[in-house]
Amino acid sequence: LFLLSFLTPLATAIWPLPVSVETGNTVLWIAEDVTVKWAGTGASDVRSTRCLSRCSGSYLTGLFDSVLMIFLQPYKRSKVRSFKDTTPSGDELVDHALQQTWKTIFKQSFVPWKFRPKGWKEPDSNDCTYVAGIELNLLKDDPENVAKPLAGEVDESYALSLTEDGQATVSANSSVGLIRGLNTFTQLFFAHSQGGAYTQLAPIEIFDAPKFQHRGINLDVSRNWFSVKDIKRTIDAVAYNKMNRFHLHITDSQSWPLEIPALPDLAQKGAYRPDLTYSPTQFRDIQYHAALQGVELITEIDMPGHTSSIWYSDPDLIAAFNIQPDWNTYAAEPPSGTLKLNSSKVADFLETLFNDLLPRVLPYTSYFHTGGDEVNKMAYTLDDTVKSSDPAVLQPLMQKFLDRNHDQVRSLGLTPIVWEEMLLDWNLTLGNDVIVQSWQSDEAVASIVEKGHKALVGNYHFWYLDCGKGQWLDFDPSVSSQYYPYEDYCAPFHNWRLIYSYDPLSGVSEDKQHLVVGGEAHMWAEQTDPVNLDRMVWPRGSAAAEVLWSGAKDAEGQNRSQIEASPRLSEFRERLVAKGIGAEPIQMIYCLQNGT
Ligand code: CP6
Repeated sequence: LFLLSFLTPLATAIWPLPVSVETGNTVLWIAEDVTVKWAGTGASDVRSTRCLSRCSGSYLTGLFDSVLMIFLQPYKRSKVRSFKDTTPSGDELVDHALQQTWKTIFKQSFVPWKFRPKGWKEPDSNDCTYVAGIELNLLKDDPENVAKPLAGEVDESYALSLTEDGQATVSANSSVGLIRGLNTFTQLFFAHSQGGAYTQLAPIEIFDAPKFQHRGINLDVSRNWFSVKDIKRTIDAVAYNKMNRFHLHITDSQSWPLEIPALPDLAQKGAYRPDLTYSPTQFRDIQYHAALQGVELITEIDMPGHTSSIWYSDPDLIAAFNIQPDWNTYAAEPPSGTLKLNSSKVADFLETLFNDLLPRVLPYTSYFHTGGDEVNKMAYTLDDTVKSSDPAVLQPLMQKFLDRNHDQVRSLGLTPIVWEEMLLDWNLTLGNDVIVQSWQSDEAVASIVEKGHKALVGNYHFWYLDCGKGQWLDFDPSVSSQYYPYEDYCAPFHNWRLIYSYDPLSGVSEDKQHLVVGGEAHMWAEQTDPVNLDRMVWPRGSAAAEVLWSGAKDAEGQNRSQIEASPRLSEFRERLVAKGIGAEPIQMIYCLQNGT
């Protein structure tokens, strides 16, 4: 929309970096009672106004009351919704985003911003031109978007302008695009030391669109248990980073916290404690919370490896359970244990599991992750239904196992996602629809797309967040039950610069780059619990978020400058902190005020 791409230093305060920004340096203040014009998706020719700070029914007249009432009713958490009608509409998404916008600008700007862009002078508080009004335009009146705002490949682009005399406009082709635009809008404003919120970036015009379609964080909630509150807070941060996927690695060998009503013993016996679980209501609450912010929650049931927690309820289904001390022969990480590969009991179990779970994810997502990482062939020598580690024996059984799972996933219209090993190590035939998630190397990404599959990236040397300061390095290799065999994995640890330096497209030939649909930064939780969760994920996850939104390369084809990113990330990190997210500092104030 705006062909000019004129970046001034002040404009680069926005994270992730917009495609193009034109900005001036007029001071504009914003008041809570600014008028918002937003007609809703059903009636693009009608404009209605409301006063956000003093919402009441009396502002409403005329035909569109029922549509507008949605905006005036904050989402009630206590309200029990049936599984069928839990997908939030496009209108609800925009209404929620408006509420968040106001909360962010007026209620969460309590911190004195230490990291203002260089050259920034706090304006005279008597110099008072106000933001006059905000207009939201949904450019495409697409009924699909109203009913299922997250379905398929959502157009998240937006245009944002704020004129010198204070007229703000956000335009987008989808409700989610409006959310992303309002997100950027909040980042224009700073808290003044004398009170109030202002911007010095007006007049400003921004055109913005994501480079990658799939931009996410993967959180492992099996190795440690996280409360619904912790998970929701992480989703809030995901959304504020303009990421649109939240991958929940919800089961693994260490614990099975997901309650499956059709298989009550699974979580009852497989969780760390019978109360450290996610009930169907809590799980729905989490998914709804994500959907409302334009974030698609993708559930992973990892299998056939990483499943020994099933043994506690169903010992018959698991082979090579908890072999000690040489677990290393049978698994990548203790405790060993894998679903049997040639068992009708396992097939029946999975059918019951999926029949229970898949309809519960369906309102919120178009994907389901069936795992498939780190399957150890030796484990099947101890599987009474197989008794072999011969790939010629195992491969057809694995194909059958995967086909059964994927057929059931597809029968509900969901798209399967698998870890790269299923394709690259096991040489399985995957449907054309299957998205393959890579974690090991550039070469792996290259072969996935070479075989014609869509790929998700997130190389473990760069985008694994479990390598925080000192983690893994303090494990004692002589204690077999603890030792994790990736000796040099965390040295040097994965700081934000390392994460920022990773290019999802490195190693992929130009004609195949369209198949790299995006990536995820991974929070494996062996050494992370609610106490250090926020500082393990943020702001390093933000570095991945910017790479995925803006691309790794700048206009000259060079990797984006870390020197330029650093003060912006410091500022953005303070905005996360103001939202209640315990993101780590990446440097001291001195470096920005006095240093270069
Ligand atoms: N858990 C699961 C893990 C890992 C993977 N899957 C992992 C592997 C290697 C490293 C870090 C984490 N802990 N289920 C790999 C996808 Cl270095």
